[in-house]
Amino acid sequence: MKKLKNSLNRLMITLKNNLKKIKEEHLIREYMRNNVLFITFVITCVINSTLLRFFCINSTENYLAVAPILADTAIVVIIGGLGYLLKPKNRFGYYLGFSIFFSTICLINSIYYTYYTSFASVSMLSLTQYVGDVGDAVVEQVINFKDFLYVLGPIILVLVNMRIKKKNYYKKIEIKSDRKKRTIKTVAVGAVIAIIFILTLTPTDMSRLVKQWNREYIVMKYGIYIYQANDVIASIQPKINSLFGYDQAKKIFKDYFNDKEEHQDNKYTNIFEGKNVIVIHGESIQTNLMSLSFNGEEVTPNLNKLAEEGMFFSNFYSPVSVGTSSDAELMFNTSLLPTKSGTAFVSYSDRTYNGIPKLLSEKGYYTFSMHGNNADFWNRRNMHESLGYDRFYSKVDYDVTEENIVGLGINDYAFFDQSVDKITKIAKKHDKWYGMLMMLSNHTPFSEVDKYGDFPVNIKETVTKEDGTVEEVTYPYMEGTKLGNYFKSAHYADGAIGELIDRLDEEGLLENTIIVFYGDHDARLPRADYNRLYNYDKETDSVLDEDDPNYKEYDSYQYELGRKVPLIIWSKDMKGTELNKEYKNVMSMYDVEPTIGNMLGFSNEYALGQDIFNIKDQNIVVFPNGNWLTNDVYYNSQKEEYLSLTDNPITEEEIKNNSEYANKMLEISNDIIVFDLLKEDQTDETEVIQTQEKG
Ligand code: GP9
Ligand code: MN
Repeated sequence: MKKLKNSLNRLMITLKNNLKKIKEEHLIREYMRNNVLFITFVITCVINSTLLRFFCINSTENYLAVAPILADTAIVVIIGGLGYLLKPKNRFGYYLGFSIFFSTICLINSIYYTYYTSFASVSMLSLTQYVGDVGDAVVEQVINFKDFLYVLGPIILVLVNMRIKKKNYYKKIEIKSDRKKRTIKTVAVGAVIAIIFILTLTPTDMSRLVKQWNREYIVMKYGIYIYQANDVIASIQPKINSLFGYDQAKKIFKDYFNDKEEHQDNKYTNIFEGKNVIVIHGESIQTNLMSLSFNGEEVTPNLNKLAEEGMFFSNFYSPVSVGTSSDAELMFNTSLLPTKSGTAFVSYSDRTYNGIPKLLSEKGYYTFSMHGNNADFWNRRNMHESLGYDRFYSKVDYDVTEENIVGLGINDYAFFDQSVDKITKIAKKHDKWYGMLMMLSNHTPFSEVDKYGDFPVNIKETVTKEDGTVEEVTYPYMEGTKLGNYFKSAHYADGAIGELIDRLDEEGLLENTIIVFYGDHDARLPRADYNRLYNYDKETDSVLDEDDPNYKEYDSYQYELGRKVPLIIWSKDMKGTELNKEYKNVMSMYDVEPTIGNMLGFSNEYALGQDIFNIKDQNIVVFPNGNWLTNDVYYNSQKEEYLSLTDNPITEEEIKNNSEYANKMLEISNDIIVFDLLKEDQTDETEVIQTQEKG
């Protein structure tokens, strides 16, 4: 203890002495005088970046954030420090060059943000061709006085340089300067600041930087300079991936589609031809919700009604990868699987896709998508264009108020209500239309329970006591669990679906329309909560013992299989018809395009999925990790083990063939996206036509 006290005392004395020395010898003033260009460079660059953040992101969290200032400072101190390697007379050019560069980054982002409410990306450089068309509008509405504040940085640097030049500054510091030493010291200071910054980062911060699509978040955490550097890396990576292996990929792709049987018409062919379509992307809606009730109240009464009156595909899976919602959209629209690395929406949005909207546009449909979130979430702004939507209505097109926000944005009720207004206008203008409505409220972490309304997930019982009095007893059951909160949230979202259908009907929009509902992916909930759901012992308010005869096993396989999501095709007049039933064949999200394409009268010849009504043998759901599922068996490729789902015998041969098929599907799908094979194929066809014409 005494030792520690002594050391502390000594440390304090040294600190005091050093501070005294700095004061007496005017070291700070001296440092500032000798490094005036460097200091001006650092301060102006950091102020520019900070101003940009303050102008763009209007939140207290952003105003108080220290991390981005640390990140910006680290970057400019290191770059500025390297300037000391140059002779003093050359340094001004160096600092001015970087100052102009950094100011330009801020200026471009400032203008871009006003226009798109998002930060700029080099991957969007190809879009600059459209700037010409909107040039005047940009000047009038987008360029503001504040954008020119960023130009002040380089101007201040020029003024400072003029002033110090007059004082013969360069000659004076030439004598004093030890370039190497100064560089090392300054860069070391930058590195220390960088380390302090890194220590503030959480795993979520890191993973968001890798994914790069939540741009606002990245700028708010890392500052604009790191964001932009990372954006360049993220934009180049897909190009590098597509450099090698093109010829082989193309050959495998051609062979596969040459050998593939042509689509055969069936009794569902063209049954919906010419109908309008509304697709509902049900955020985190799992099939298991549909069979659950609490105290006699169904969790999803509206979905259940649609399923009872329509075509209900009850063994349907959405094999998403890291791209979750966006992977579901990719599979649904293009009949392709998620990419091996990155996500198709973010890394490969510039590829050619045979998306449902594109194919329906070719049949004269007006196609649109609607979503209450920021348009850059999952890079939808670009990708929805690539999928072929004529128009993407995003957050900016909705009236989002403090009162109507739940979770990530506008709640599903307000979103649907405002969407119907838009659809009504669209329907007046266009004969045939296809629209996708993406829900948002039922998004993890399902924690805004007070906003979901009253839906108790407990057990209420009426007990008659010995003395004849009646008492109501409540057992907590799923209250307070994450799964319980998910039920409340899903019940809330389901209510919005009910209101949507009613409003569409009121507006006469259901007359010639089919509704396609899909759950986008599972809700990634704890397995332990499912264990409680299926094995609750109300007497002890805990989970039954594994040895209990009533105990229902919910192992990792049950959990995997329980991740299924609903697919429903419904129309007002379907109830009681031949179509109105449950379809139990195992099916994947990538089978939707061929299946509904057949019904609506279009086809994507490069679909990897199957028309579910043409399956002769067994359909296979392939998961991005190589696992696969048929009606008979679920195979885990990592553990190389399987679970039989029926009494049908499983042969080694079947496992081997299906595993090979799964790998091939993943490989070809990945190649189609990475090497842009659909685009190349179209070019080939044009080449052939041109050659024939010439000939
Ligand atoms: C965001 C929404 C959710 O706009 O689609 O995306 P997710 O987190 O489910 O991938
Ligand atoms: Mn989702």
